Amino acid sequence: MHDVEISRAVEILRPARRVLAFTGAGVSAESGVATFRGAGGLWEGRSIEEVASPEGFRADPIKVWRFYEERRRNVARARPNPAHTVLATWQDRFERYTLATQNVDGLHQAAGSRDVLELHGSLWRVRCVSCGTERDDLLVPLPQLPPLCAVCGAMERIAVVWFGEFLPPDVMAAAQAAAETCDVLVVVGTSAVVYPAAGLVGIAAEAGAKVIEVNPEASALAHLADVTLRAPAGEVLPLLDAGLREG
Ligand code: BV8
Ligand code: ZN
Repeated sequence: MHDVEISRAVEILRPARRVLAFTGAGVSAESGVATFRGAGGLWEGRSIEEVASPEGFRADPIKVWRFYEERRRNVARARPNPAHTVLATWQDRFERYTLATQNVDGLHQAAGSRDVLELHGSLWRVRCVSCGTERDDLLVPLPQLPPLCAVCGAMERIAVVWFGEFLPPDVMAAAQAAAETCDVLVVVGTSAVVYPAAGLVGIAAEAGAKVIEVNPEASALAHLADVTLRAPAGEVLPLLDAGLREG
C-alpha cells in the first residue's frame, strides 16, 4: 500500500468534523479472532442457519450454545489490537464521532471506545427466551448449558442478532443518523455483504460523505470508497493517526 493513499486519507480526515467509523470482523483479525468469510472463517464447514438463526437455536439449543461458548472462549483470550486502540482515541479527536460495529466481541470497548453502537448485539450478553430479561455474562466457561433465567427459570440465549432477526431499532437508528450526517465514513474490516448494517455505507455515500475503506481485500462496496487502503487495519490505523498528529 502506498503512502499516497495514506496521505490522501489523512487529508480527508484532517478537516472532518463528524466522523463515523463502521467496523466488521476484520478489525479483530489481528487480535486473533476468526472472521466469518475468509479462509478459516467461522462459517467454513458450518451451516450459518444451524448456528446463527432462531430456527437453528430452536432445533438444537445446545449445539448453538457450544458454538457461542467456543467463540466466547477465543475472544476471552484476545486483546484489542492497534486498530481498536486508534479508533478509541479518535472519539476525542473529532467534534462528533460515532463507532458502529457489526462485531459482537466487545474488543472496541476493551480498547476504551465508549458508546459503541453494537449493531449485531454482543457475545457478552444473554437474554431469556421467555421473559426477555437480558443481562451481562462474562463467565468462560458458562457453569451450565443452556444458562437458565434467574427470574423465570426458562432457557437463555446469546444476545446477538441472528439471521432473519431485526437489529436493535434504537441502535440502527443512531447508526443511520450518523451515516446521514457524517463528513467522513471510515469502513474497517467488513466484507459489506450483511444488511441492513452494510446499508450504512450507501447511506453515507449518498449523503455526500467521503468514504475511506481499510481492508486488505475489496469489500462488496469498495466502489463507493474515495480512498481504499489495501492493508491490515492494525497497520493502517496507526499510520492514519500518525498523519493526523503531524498536521
Ligand atoms: C434482517 C451476529 C430483517 C451473530 C450476524 C433471508 C431471510 C432473512 C434475512 C435475509 C435473507 N436473505 C438475506 C437476508 C438479510 C440478511 C443478510 O444480509 N444476509 C446476507 C448474508 C445476504 N440479514 C439479516 O438476516 C439481518 N436481519 O435482515 O432482518 C428481516 C427479518 C426477517 C425476515 C427478513 C428480513 C441480520 C444480520 C445479522 C446477522 N448476524 N452476526 C454472530 O456473530 O454470530 S452477521 C455476521 O456477518 C457478523 O455479525 C459479521 O459482523 C457480519 C458481517 O461480516 P463481516 O464483519 O464483514 O466479516 P467477514 O468475515 O464477512 O469479512 C471480514 C472482512 O475483513 C473481509 O472483507 C476481510 O478482507 C477483512 N479483513 C481480514 N483481515 C483484516 C481485514 N480487514 C482489515 N484488517 C485485517 N487484518
Ligand atoms: Zn426469564
